[in-house]
Amino acid sequence: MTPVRNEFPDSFAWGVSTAALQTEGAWNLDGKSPSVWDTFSTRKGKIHRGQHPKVACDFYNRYEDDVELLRILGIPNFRFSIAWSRVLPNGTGRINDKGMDFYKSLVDKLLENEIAPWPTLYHWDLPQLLEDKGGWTNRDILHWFEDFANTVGLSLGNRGIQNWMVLNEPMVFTGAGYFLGYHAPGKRGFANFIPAMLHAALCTRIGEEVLRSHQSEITIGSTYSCSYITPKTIREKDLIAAKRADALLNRLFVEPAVGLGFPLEDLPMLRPVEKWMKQGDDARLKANLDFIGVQNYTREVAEACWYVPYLKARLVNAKKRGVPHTEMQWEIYPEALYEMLVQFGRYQPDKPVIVTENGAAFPDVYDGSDAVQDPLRVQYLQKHIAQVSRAIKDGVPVSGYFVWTLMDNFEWAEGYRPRFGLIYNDFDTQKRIIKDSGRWYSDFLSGTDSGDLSSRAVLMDSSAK
Ligand code: IFM
Repeated sequence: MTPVRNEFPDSFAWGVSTAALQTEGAWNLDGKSPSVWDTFSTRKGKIHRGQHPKVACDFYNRYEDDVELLRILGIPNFRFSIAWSRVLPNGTGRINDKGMDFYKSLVDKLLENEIAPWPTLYHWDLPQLLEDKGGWTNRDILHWFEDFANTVGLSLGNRGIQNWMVLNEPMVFTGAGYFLGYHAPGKRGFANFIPAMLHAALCTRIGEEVLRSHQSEITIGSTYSCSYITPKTIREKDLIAAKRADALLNRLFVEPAVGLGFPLEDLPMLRPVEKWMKQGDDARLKANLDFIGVQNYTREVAEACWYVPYLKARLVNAKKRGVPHTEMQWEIYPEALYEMLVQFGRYQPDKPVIVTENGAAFPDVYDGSDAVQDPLRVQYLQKHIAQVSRAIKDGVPVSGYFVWTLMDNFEWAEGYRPRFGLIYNDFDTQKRIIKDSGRWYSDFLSGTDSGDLSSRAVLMDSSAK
């Protein structure tokens, strides 16, 4: 059934999410220094077809046009992140005023258009200079991050921002960046992962407290990647595999943040973290989050696997299971979002959860006309939003939903191939074309979802400027 907006409370926050590295480009402009992704993408074989985020969507230069697109679409909330190396080129210390001015102007422009800014402090783009000192594996990052949060809080704290997020998906940037090595900075193994995991978890509270010290009366959350995990069979060993995968992929970071500590009983291989912890860290892991950001795209099926070290479990991919999937090979399973909202909603039943990301990549085609047809994305969004409505009806305090993402952008190691946007981006010309899904979302938000996608045809050619 197609959801309708008036099933949701008026106060419900509808929006779209983006991230600095994936959209801004301008990688070395106005005093910005390289981030780990700027350097990682120069390494052979790391990014699909050797692509890089140097220009991405050129949002740094085109943000005014893109805010205009948000306005035209009637999207009332916009999530973005702050590029650390743009505002602090040395990682700490001297502020780069030009870089900070960009975020000030962006925030002002959004507010002028009655679009609420939702900044995330950190979305994976550590300054390379800090990585050279060990990055997230070095405990000094607690001070570096404090300085970053302080700088941002000082400069942006008085501009009318109501909602902040501290980290984006710590499991992904530590797991893929410091354990598996397929994301920047490309480090591997437990010796890197365990300290990175601890320090990222400790930074949640640091960011939260520092931001609050600059601005009272704001809400601060942090965001967590999660996939609904089901066992391949009901055999005991698959049930255990699913439980471990859930502890690793879903519980590892949110549980310390809400005061439960790391789920070490289910993940004994992470016990060495105790050797890295200093006195008082147990208490410092707990943050005071006003909301939990749930970022769900799919379900995973887990099975026991004796040869996977430590975890003894593996995920059976969607293709192999013969189920419908997106271009990321992620199963399309809308109930996963419901299950994750229920699971994450239990952590702080008196506080909201917000879907800070949900969306899908499909191979969209632009034929030169003023439309891009993406019926699969429209269906994906409708079905997932219906699951949000179901969760609310079942008593989960969900207070917002953000589509990933505004426009096609740099999808990390996958380069520009997966297109997640509500807006198609022609990366050669930076021409933006609103997809049918963008029009559908716009109609849905305005309460005029007539099903007639041509009724709000909008084309914005920002390359013409
Ligand atoms: O593009 C990413 C985003 O940066 C973090 N969450 C998942 C998205 C899709 O992979």
